[in-house]
Amino acid sequence: MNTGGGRPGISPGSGRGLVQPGLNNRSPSPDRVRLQTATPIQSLGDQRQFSAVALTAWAQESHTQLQCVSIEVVFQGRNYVKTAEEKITEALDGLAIEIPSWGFANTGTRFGKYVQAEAATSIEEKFADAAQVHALTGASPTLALHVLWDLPHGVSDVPLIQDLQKKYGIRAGSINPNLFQRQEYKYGSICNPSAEIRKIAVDHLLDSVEIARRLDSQDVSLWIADGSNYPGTQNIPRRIGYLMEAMAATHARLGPKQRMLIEYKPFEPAFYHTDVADWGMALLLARHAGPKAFVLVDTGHHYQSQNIEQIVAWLLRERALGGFHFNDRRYADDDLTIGSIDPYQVFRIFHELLGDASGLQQTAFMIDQSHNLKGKLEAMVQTICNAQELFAKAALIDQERLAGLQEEARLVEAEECLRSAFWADVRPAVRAWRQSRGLPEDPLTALRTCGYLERIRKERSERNAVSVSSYA
Ligand code: PSV
Ligand code: MN
Repeated sequence: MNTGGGRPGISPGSGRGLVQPGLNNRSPSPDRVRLQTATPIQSLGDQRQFSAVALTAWAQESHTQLQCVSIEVVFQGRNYVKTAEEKITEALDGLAIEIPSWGFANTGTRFGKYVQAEAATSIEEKFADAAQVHALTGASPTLALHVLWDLPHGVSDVPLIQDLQKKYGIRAGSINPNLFQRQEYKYGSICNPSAEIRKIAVDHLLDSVEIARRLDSQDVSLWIADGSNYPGTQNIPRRIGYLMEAMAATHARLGPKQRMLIEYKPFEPAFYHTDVADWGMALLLARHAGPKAFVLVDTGHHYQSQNIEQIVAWLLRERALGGFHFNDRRYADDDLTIGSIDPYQVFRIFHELLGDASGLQQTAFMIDQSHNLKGKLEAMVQTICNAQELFAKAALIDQERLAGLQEEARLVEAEECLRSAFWADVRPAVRAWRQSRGLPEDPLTALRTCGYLERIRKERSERNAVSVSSYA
């Protein structure tokens, strides 16, 4: 959802939203197109007289970023039914996935790091790697930045990022303040009992808003690591008050196009209580902060077997969902590749999103993964391909038919309607989409054969060899 783009036919505002009726020049000319948009269209006149092809051409020529809620195409008196390929094309054209800068750097577990020769050792190398991933997948025009790691000098690093954006054709995505690494934050950052330390943390949040504003980046993405390890050691209600103060101060600083996303996580680093532990707390905080505050769902931040799509449905309904950090997990916050453990879970989340066009429109798709065993770029390309396939599958769900079956409580048919889309082999259509967009049909093979990995391994191996591999 952050500014980006660069692909023809994609709205630079969001990666979703440009009028794309999913019809191409080979499609029969429809009788009428009924278009429901989030914003009124004056210049279109009587919208219903426009054919889908004319409508697409008009939107592209006028660079209109219509927020399209739904399109109904009527052909020979009957609703036009899009083919599977058309549905997939439409879905993939609108899918932009933000990748994290920290996904290219050497990272590890609390037990140590396995250093990779190809890992990025500077912010420039992170941008270069992100550009390579985008060139292969066509779906990752923005790079999430973590302030302390990528802009260690704060606002004064903005010109460097602006240069890198230009040089690599990748835009800065969400701006992630760091509220967990300073020594002062041992007993909390914005919830610390010390007013002095709380001020350091709030000032960092305000700097992050300023960084985002200067980079024209829509989202400041907040993860609050605060909490405690033992009962009785912290005053929970008092800390709720501190949280609310900090969120209100951050919200007050947001510009008209900016948003703040509040991420929750039940445990880690704190093991007894976490100040923003679940979506209810995040939602309440967002509500208290103001209308530009939304909830961010990190799929790895849930208890075992929690029904994440139900949380998504609630947040969508409340217009409170701002974005995702996608990753998969088996035990806790494992940061595994999206869909590697439970692809059906991701599909079910996409299903909820695709059932709510304007909710989808305001939801940023971001990846929060950092691999220490898989190759950095390989893992990132694989991640995007997995997300595209699962999104394409979800786009095949016959939402209308499903709604009818649900109404009539035809349980098995409803379940099969959902499942049949999940089991559809979308890979040929995804490959065809890539070809039609001038992208390599198989991005992973293209990565392995394009020479980029060999080059960066050679260039970076010495620098990576001196990187610490132990926390001792
Ligand atoms: C914390 O586990 C988290 O999910 C937050 O989003 C952080 O910003 C990110 O991981 C990177 O550490
Ligand atoms: Mn996260």
